[in-house]
Amino acid sequence: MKIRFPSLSLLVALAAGLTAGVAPVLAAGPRVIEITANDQMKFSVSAIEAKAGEELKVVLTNQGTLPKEAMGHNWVLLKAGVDVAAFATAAMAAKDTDYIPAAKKGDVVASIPVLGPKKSAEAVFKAPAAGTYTFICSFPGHYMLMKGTLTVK
Ligand SMILES: [Cu+2]
Repeated sequence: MKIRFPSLSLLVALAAGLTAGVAPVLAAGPRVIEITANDQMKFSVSAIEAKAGEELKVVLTNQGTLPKEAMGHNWVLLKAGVDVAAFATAAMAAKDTDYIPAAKKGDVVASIPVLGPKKSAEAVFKAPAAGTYTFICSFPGHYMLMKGTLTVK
């Protein structure tokens, strides 16, 4: 009896420790949204919904095979009210900054750099205030086909 009690309480303590250690890991951390892009100039996701302030992790994967210079893809989430066409037009001349024009950095909520074939990268950010936000690929000529909406409630 004298030997069993300590081992039992040790087990209880161990179980409590495990629960305490694992639960926060599951509860915390951003919600992951996987988006793929391809040689047909398509995003796999065109609509995302989120709650204001929710932590999100967008993971972009370029599943294509064409070279980065010909068919690279990025992911740019624009602030509400931004003129998407004007942004995309300015972006065409911004190859050195992953097609995010320096003068329009303030238009961007979050972004993922241009990816070549079979490459993947992510952006972690908090969903902005309630509203509708457009995301695009700003690689020249892509935004008309490669765009979607983040709706924050
Ligand atoms: Cu693209």
